[in-house]
Amino acid sequence: MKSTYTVFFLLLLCCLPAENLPAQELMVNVYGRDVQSLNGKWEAIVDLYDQGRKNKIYQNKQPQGKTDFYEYAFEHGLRLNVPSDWNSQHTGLAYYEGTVWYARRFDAEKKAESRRFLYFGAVNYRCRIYLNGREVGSHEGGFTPFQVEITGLVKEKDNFLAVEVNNTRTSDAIPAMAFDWWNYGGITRDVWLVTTPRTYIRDYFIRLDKNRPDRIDIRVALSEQRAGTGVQVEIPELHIERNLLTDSRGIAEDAVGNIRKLERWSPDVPRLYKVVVSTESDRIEEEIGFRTLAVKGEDIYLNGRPVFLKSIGLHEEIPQRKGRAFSEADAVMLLSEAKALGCNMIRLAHYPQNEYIVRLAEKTGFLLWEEIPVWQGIDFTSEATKHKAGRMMEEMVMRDKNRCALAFWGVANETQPSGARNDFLKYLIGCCKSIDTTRLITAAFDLVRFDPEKRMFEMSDSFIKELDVVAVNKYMGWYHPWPVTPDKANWNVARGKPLIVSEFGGEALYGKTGDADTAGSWSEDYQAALFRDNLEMFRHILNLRGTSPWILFDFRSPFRFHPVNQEGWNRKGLVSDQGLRKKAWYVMKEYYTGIK
Ligand code: GCB
Repeated sequence: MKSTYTVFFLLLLCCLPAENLPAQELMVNVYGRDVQSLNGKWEAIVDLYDQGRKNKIYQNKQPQGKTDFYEYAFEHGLRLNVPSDWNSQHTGLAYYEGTVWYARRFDAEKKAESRRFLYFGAVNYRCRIYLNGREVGSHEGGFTPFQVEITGLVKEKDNFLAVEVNNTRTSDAIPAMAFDWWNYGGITRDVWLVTTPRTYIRDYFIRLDKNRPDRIDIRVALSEQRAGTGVQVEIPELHIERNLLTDSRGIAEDAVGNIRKLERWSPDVPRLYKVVVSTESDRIEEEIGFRTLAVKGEDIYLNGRPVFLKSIGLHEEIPQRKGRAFSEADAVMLLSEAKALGCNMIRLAHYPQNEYIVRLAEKTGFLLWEEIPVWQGIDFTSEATKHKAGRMMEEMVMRDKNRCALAFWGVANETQPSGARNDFLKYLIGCCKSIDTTRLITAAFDLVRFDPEKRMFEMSDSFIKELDVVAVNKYMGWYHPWPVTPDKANWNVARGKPLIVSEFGGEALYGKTGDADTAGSWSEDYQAALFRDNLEMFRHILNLRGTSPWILFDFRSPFRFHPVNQEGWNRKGLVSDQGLRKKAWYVMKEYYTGIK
């Protein structure tokens, strides 16, 4: 007999329009839950003219009578790995932008008194999810997770799951029509079948109080708005064990003061503590670190001490595979190179990257800057686009707010001042702060100009008053010739606030030697000299509190046409597409080693 809960859920589903069912509110820490992996080989159909939905191919019908036939079949056709992008799996799909249908069958072990969810780490860019022939959810945004409840719809045997994925660029999307990275399509991150109890721990936020570093603030939210449910929070190594009760919103809050002997997390000592959150029916566990982060005047303080951010930009891409990074092994590859460079921070450019990277970065000692792909060319006048961006922001903050490595939420990269832009970005800051007020808010600008009369680099954008830390991308020696020698390059940018040079660099083809004073030599020698010049200039930026060269690895980009030196790659990497270090890597390494 079906439980009342299941009947209610099915009724609800029937009442919703079949078109465009949205994804549901996210649960935190999916990696700490009862999950069954749905990764692996999936069947696929390339649907260039978008005929599949009209023909209901997600029902995967098989001919019954003698006159029956269907002009599709998922079986015995194209097969694609999940997670992964489709571009790197078939040469014919390298440049493909359009719809691909993914499908697989699975059995789901019966679990009494439980709820079931499909959880997608990311699908680029928009998708609709169909289970056993009916649409159960949809999502837009290529770099954030979403979940769809399938309680009551999932069977014990032979479920048919289909996902319609489309990565067509559109002007109302985020990012929009053109961006300097590959538009990898597909189910690019893990897919899980998650099982939870009826009422489960949907969310928690456990962190050091930003104003009182001897206090841990706790907030736990259940899936149901139910008062009087007991919630227990334990941090055994700190001898913390709190028994709380939910209020009518299903939320339990607490603050534990006088914490002694807390070893704070830092890039040098990335100390994490086991934390257990439980109710009578649910239990979830993970490792959480504690630290403080603040801005005073022009300084950034980590655990009460001024810190210089030795950062590096990183795309979520494995250059040797020419594809998206999606596993822990991939994260190890990317982060070990950043570690060797001497970094204490990573700018996850230009979109939220997978949780393997985020979690490993925290474990191995990197602060993180995470941002949504509000990257040039966004339509700031569109309300729909604004709300989309807001949702992405919330999904990112929701997923990673318990990661103490997270230092910055980035709201935009290289935007031009306008009233509409300001409203849009303020809205994003609001979305972010509705969940988390403990991180520093930043954005990267490309508006620094040299004033020949004052002989000074300056920037004018009133929006910087909304930010805790100002970041600028400035390509001296590459996109901008030097107006003065680097030792005379004085800056007056965002004084009174900390400033990060969030991008600088130039291109070099690995192995190429050439004139160190000629950009068009595309040589490692030019790139290394450019780095030396920029490092010299940095000595004249009095409020400089961090640098983040662009970029760790060469990366694939449709912007880069040079047939010999680029071949579709942005060659600003300190490390080549083959994983080999260029001369500039050593220049940067020496600079970072010298900063204590
Ligand atoms: C930038 C962008 C970055 C590009 C880089 C470049 O300013 O923020 O996404 O890849 O320049 O190489 O031109």
